[in-house]
Amino acid sequence: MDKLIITCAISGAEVTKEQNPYVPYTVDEMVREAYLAYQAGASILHLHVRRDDGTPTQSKLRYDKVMKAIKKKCPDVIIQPSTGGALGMSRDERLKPTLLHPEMCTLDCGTLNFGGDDIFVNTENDIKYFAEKIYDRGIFPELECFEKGHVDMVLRLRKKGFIKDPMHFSFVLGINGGMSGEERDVRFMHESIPAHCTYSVAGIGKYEFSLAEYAIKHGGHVRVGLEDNLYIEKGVLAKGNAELVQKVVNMAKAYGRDIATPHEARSILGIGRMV
Ligand code: KMH
Ligand code: ZN
Repeated sequence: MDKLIITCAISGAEVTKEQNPYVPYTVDEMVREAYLAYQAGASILHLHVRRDDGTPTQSKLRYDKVMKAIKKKCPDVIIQPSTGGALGMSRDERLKPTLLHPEMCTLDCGTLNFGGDDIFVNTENDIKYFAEKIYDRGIFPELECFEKGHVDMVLRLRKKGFIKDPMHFSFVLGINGGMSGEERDVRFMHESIPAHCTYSVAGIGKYEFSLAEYAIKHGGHVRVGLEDNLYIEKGVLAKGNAELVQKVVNMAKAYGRDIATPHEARSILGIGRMV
């Protein structure tokens, strides 16, 4: 089995300091959370940025500032900006961090309800538009799939040439409006992708560690972080992102799975091998 790639989603766009005081907003807070998560074993940082007051933004300038500051402390880490941004943002607004040519970014592969009246919109034409810009800018996309129809969309768009190998999926399960994150759900997602592809799991809320365990046992990779889950265990808030990463490192150890460095993660995913 390949070594385990741990991604840490340190900030998100929706969670707040009121929910967990360790959610980072300022550049200094972002760097601190990023560095501690990296030291704990994260090789990829999934990044949303905020203004100092916590408002989510896709500002190129803000991403540039945060990414440069993180790279100073963690020179080899893979930074994966979000192109999901926050709900209601336009296509071009969401794509702003890709103008900085990061080596990786997310590509959201379908629309879903997002709780209450909210909808996270990713139409087929949105996905084609995002894919074109992402590949043109030489960026390796992580294919975010929130339910099985999104996997089907990826496979259709690959046949038509919009999405290219190597394909790396992220199964984001447990969102209120998306697919749940029971073992049968993740197995269904896993069995639905071609065998040569890689995948990572991101369990939202209570699913974070059960899905991590599935991926550790079945050759997948794992995303954790305050964007997805605020608790280290039921009813106990995590004291930062590093604690969540450390818990996955300990689980991997128990199953005899080594943790990938950023350099190893690049090779496992095939970053730089896009056709
Ligand atoms: N903030 C969510 C609406 C991504 O980063 O690509 C979308 C999201 C997905 O977080
Ligand atoms: Zn995100």
